[in-house]
Amino acid sequence: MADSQQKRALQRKILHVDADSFYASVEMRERPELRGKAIAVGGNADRRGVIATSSYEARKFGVRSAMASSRALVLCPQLIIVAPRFELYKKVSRQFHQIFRDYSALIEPLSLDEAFLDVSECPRCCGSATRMAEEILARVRDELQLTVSAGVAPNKFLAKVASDWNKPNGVFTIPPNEVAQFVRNLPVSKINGVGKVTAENLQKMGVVTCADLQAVPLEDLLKRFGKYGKRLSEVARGIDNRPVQPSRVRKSISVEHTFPEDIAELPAMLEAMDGLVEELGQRFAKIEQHYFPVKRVVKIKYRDFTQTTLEEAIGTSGENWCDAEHFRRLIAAAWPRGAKPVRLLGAGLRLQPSTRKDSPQLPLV
Ligand code: DCP
Ligand code: MG
Repeated sequence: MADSQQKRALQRKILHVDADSFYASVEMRERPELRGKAIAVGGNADRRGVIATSSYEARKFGVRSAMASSRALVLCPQLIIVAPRFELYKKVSRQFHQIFRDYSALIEPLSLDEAFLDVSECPRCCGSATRMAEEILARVRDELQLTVSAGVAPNKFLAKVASDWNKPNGVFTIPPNEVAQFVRNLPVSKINGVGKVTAENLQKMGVVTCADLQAVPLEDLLKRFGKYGKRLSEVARGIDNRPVQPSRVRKSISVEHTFPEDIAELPAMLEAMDGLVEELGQRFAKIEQHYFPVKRVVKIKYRDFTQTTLEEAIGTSGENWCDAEHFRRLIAAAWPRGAKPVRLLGAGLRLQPSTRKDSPQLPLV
């Protein structure tokens, strides 16, 4: 009895929310003439662009993310490809989070359109996580004119699998008492991290479903997959104790600027770096106690939207990383690669978490 009570207390309620055809849906919301059509967001076919995502209408033709735009047009000749507008998607993402925050402070974003929420402590909807998910779908639809899908489960692994189950515009719940049955039938290819190669390796061992995987002794999995073998053994049983972690570790910080008019001459580009590096310095100052910069990076986007980046390691000899001179030198070295007028310049730092014992917890990003 005490045992089962304890179990219930430990039972978490995790949501995984993922927007449906995110960039494409935002574009269709903004431009009604695109609605109901086969559209994609991505790069130009004659500039060797790729598809970022496509509407569900376009998916019927086999158009997929990361596919060359030229190939997508072969599969679906009427496809309308529009250029991405990242600032707009970021704004929508912030709006998603505003809604999420009504249900939990424990939110872990995975990308602009995807997040885990730990709603275990949320009193709304009489504590029903499924009803919270349904409410989130309805609010996103009413307030933002977009659709998302949600998975509800006792852990992150299952919540993520579940959000894909009734996509688009659907909720799927795996209640605690159905976890065992659910995972038994789940193909191992649905496990996050099991790519094509691992799936093939598992299949060679006769493992197709999580039930098959449960039957493989842990020692064999450890031998074959190293540390990942332990994780495989756990998720095959529906176990995943990873907490929802709001403080994601930053890997980099950067600022960039698109100029009202293209800059044609190198000296003017070098001059423009001063402002960028100053802004970078101000932004880095806010997280300085948690991270140290390991590389500096510059980015150049030319007039024709092709882009190049160049990075260099920052020495450990106490050299002043934020001296604009270093960034100017990188720009001078990178610009001749395209030697065309530029529309955008960026400056950034690759970061590593500070390992100082006295450093406070990482901040939210
Ligand atoms: N994205 C991208 N390149 C990829 C995959 C995705 O640029 N190879 C971008 C565009 C997507 C967004 O990330 O809109 C979210 O990715 P998802 O994998 O969630 O895909 P969608 O939201 O577009 O579709 P789905 O309805 O399948 O979630
Ligand atoms: Mg999505």
